[in-house]
Amino acid sequence: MSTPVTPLIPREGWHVLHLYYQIEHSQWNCLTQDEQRAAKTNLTELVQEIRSTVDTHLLTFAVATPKADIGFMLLTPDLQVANAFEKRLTLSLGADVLSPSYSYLSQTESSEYTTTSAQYIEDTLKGEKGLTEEMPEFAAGLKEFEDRMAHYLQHRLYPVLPDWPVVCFYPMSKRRSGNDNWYSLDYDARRQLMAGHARVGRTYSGRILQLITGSTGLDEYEWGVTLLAKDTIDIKSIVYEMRFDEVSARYAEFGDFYIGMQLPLDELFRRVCL
Ligand code: 76R
Repeated sequence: MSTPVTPLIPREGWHVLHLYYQIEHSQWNCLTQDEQRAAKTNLTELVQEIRSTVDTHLLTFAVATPKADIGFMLLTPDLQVANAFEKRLTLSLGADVLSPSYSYLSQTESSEYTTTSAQYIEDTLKGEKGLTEEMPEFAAGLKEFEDRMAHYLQHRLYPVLPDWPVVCFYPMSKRRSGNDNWYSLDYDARRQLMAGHARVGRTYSGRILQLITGSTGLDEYEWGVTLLAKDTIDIKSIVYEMRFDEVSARYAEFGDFYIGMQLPLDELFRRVCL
């Protein structure tokens, strides 16, 4: 009997793996047709097993350029489970058929800049709207805010991603150089800058679904940015517009960009000529 492994579940949130693979067609062509069929069944069953694991989600997509052929985004609480699924995914089509070309490890997180109820009362209800505690609109406004935030926080820590076709992923960090050192700004300055960022972001509501996951100490950059969209133009335009926002213009550094298209597995197999 194997020794039980202690789970590695964060106090809050889930682990997130973005996995990108090249398909080694020369290796694939060495398999007989029966072996190829069995390999595809194996991956199909593994995907079903992952998707039926509690609190676990898996996106499967074709990658738009030869940076990779296929990609997976895996969200699951336990890093031991994530690691085990990742090894099995890599081997699922047979040895050396899927060749890892890029990967990223991060965790879902709540934001340190999320507006608190106290801030909303001061800045918006009293400040912007001129309401006082006795007014019925005050209680209604506060409740509406708290419901929205509870929903938003739940989405950031425990997201369920829609099947929108476009999946954009890139990692990013905040700059630490000379006068442009994000980490030497005080909290209020950072919060104010992030508020500007969020204002731009909210204009894309319904067109862009963003998931920011934290990776400081876990991978090369400080965050993973996953954007889902129905139209690539919304990806291009949000990233462009944000370049002018001070948070990005002055403080952002980016890694490589990957564009994928979510597809059901059978279509994905056809797409990548397996
Ligand atoms: O209060 C909140 O949590 C919501 C406000 C918010 C935060 C704190 C928010 C809103 N983001 C936050 C944090 Mn964002 N975001 C990006 C990118 O390409 C670029 O220039 C940047 C990549 C996009 C496209 C984007 C979109 N955001 C962050 C952080 C963490 C910073 C930190 O903690 O220091 C990063 C790295 C980041 C990057 N952001 C939004 C969006 C969108 C679309 C929104 C609006 C979400 C909504 O209200 O539905």
